[in-house]
Amino acid sequence: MFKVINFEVGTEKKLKIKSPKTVAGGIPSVISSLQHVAGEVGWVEGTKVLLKLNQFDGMDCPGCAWPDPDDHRSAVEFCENGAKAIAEEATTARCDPDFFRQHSISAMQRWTDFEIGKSGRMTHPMIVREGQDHYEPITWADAFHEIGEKLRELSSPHEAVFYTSGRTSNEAAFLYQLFVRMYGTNNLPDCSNMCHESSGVALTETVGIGKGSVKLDDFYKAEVIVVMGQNPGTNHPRMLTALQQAKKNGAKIISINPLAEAGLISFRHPQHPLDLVGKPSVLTDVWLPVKINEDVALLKAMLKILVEKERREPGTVFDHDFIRDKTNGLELLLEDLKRFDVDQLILKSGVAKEKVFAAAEILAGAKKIIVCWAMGLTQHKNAVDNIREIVNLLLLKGSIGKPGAGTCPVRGHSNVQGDRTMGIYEKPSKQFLDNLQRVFDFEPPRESGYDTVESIQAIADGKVNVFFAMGGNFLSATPDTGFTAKALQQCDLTVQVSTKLNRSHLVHGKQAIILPCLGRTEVDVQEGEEQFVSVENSAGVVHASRGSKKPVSEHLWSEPKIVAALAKAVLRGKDGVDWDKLISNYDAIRDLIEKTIPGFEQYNQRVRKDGGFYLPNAARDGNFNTPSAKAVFTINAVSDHVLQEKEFLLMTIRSHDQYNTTIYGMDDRYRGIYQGRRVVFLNAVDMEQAKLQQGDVVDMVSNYDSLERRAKDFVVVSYDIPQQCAAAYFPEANEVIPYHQVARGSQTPISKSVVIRLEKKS
Ligand SMILES: Nc1nc2c(c(=O)[nH]1)N[C@H]1C(S)=C(S)[C@@H](COP(=O)(O)OP(=O)(O)OC[C@H]3O[C@@H](n4cnc5c(=O)[nH]c(N)nc54)[C@H](O)[C@@H]3O)O[C@H]1N2
Ligand SMILES: Nc1nc2c(c(=O)[nH]1)N[C@H]1C(S)=C(S)[C@@H](COP(=O)(O)OP(=O)(O)OC[C@H]3O[C@@H](n4cnc5c(=O)[nH]c(N)nc54)[C@H](O)[C@@H]3O)O[C@H]1N2
Ligand code: SF4
Ligand SMILES: [Mo]
Repeated sequence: MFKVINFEVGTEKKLKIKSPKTVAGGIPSVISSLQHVAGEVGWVEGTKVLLKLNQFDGMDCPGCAWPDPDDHRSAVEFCENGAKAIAEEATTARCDPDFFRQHSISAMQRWTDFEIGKSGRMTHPMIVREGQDHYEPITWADAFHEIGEKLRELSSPHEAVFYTSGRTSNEAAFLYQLFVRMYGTNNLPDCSNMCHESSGVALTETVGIGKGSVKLDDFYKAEVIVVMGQNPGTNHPRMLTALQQAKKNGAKIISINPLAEAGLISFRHPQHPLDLVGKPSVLTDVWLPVKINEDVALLKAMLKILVEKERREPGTVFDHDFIRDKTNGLELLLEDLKRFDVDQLILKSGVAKEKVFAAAEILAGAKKIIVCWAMGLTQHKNAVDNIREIVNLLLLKGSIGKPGAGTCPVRGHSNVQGDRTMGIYEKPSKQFLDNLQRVFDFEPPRESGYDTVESIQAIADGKVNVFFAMGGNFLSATPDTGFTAKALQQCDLTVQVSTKLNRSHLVHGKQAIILPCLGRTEVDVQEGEEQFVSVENSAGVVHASRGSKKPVSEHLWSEPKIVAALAKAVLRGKDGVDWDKLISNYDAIRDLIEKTIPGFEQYNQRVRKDGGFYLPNAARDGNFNTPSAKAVFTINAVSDHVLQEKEFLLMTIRSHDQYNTTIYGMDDRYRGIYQGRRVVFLNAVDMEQAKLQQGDVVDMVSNYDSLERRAKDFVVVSYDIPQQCAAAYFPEANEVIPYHQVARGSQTPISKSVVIRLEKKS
């Protein structure tokens, strides 16, 4: 067995620390986009691809799931990070058979994620056989022969796990889940399990749909927009354009975040020349620097202030008609709130009292409120409580189911929401399985499969022998890197459908196969005909995505074609599906989706319309598909961390130059970090108490279930962060996150609230 991973990349030798920025976008953003595109793709090709990004006849941006305008597109409809995502995929670097001949797997294991990612695009199917240290080419036919044989040999289909990352198109995802269920298992974990699962669980329970209710247009009608646990300047940059417009229309913005993220404070639109000079737009009216994982305490404090104001001035704060007609459970919530003291809650939240009252005052006076959130709320033990508490606030204000108001869990991967709609889910509903049974005439497995954390456990326990990934980087994205690595190495076979090399290809099962696929930017031709795929964004709009670039290699297959070949190799015609016909024209796949999944009526016609179509969303229309047909107030738990002296609560976050586990560059411009990533942000007072100085090198150590986990050699950075809070970048910090510590109800790892202590290196 190979050495697991060389984690000790040494302390950061080139690291530069400057003061954080307070303005996002602007000229630095334009320069950064151009540098990445010119460096990776070249000017001419790069510009051609960029001008197709997010256009009606172009490709969906793989950068994130932020929605595009419904009825118009400007010539330049992308942001700095969209440009970086394109540069990363359309790069001229190649990870071809020569590359694999030159570099052994054990040598590449010692590379940083940045170095691994810069190897370029995969060009050929590759295999590494047991005991070998180099990948070598394999034909597509032989690859599927190996995979088919292995999957058929397993004593039960539950001994295989089929992971999905969120870039996979609707068409590929639908075929993939169909194949997996025909094979006989619901072991379909996905990146969502680590991402917005907590949102899905909380929203389904309270408002009857696990997706957000707002459209892009609602931002322009809102009176108040709350942005919680989200860093849009980096992760959803075009959201800043929407916030800027919302402000112009009179909306107030409340930011709830331990950090004063540049993009939330103020913004210059990089594509509006007039915005690049003069004063930037100030976005945030009130910033509440909440302590990590104290959002329930903060929200409860605000709820109590609202309740009190309503008591003093009846009828001015709550929407009584909405509460009476559309909700259940307010009395229980009001009763429970009595147990808490406002001052205690505010103290627990770490926010100054005046600020909490100022924010509550803004909320009290508004009738149309949108709350946006992302990973800052979904990756804690009480993450589901976080989101249900947001729903409590919106319900009190009657702010769901009308224009300018509602829930907005801002999704990450560009089609993570669509993949779920297509059935990538380890706990499919009865209705979904009944529909599959009706359309495809087979008996789908009814028992739940493994989610991401359960998959890690099952692999470690030897219950799973084949791990198959449709995209993503399972090893680096999941917590507890050392543990997960050991587990994956026990598998008989690991298979990855990928565009680029990542750590999951280098820490692999006894035998490993890489199946290289087309990316979003590339033309997909089947039987001489150009195909397009479709995706669903954060607002529930399904629309087409067409690549325009010549594929980087003639050996690449599309994801749908790979799934079809997999199904044929494993099921060998016993399933009654004509996979070849489906691949020859993706319209045939969409016809099957239409027959199986509600909301896709006339899929092929409507997806061809500019901008696509909205899926039904009852909550958006003010109807709640809960068992009682009403939205539900809930009672939610505040966090229960008891931090000892010298302990910190660590959040693992993204830098400005990364896409999840893909490291675009070594800078985090907005936070003033250059040429380094192994840093830990700490409050100056805490540093003084711990006798630490900026530049000191520490190990981060967590201790759960008497097991010590350690992430070595992080450089201390003094930062404006609440006391006893710490921040570091993922995936480097994942070694200290225990895989089995998860959110109640959603099983999402606690990537934003890990108790750690710091050990100074001498
Ligand atoms: N460029 C780029 N774009 C991306 C991605 C990327 O890696 N790079 N990833 C994509 C994906 S998959 C996702 S899911 C999204 C992620 O988008 P985000 O959720 O914005 O990503 P994170 O960096 O995890 O940021 C979490 C934010 O929450 C704050 N936070 C942390 N803990 C708490 C807390 O307890 N309470 C509150 N109120 N705030 C907290 C942090 O300070 C930070 O601002 O972005 C998507 N878009
Ligand atoms: N500590 C910590 N851990 C986290 C998080 C956190 O905030 N903190 N965030 C979590 C979240 S929100 C998410 S979504 C997960 C992300 O988990 P994943 O989705 O598994 O990880 P990514 O880094 O997005 O995957 C990148 C890889 O996808 C492949 N790829 C890119 N484009 C394509 C394509 O078009 N097709 C195919 N087949 N492959 C492609 C490339 O090979 C690339 O190396 O990580 C989670 N992990
Ligand atoms: S906001 Fe997201 S989807 Fe839109 S251009 Fe930027 S990265 Fe791409
Ligand atoms: Mo995500």
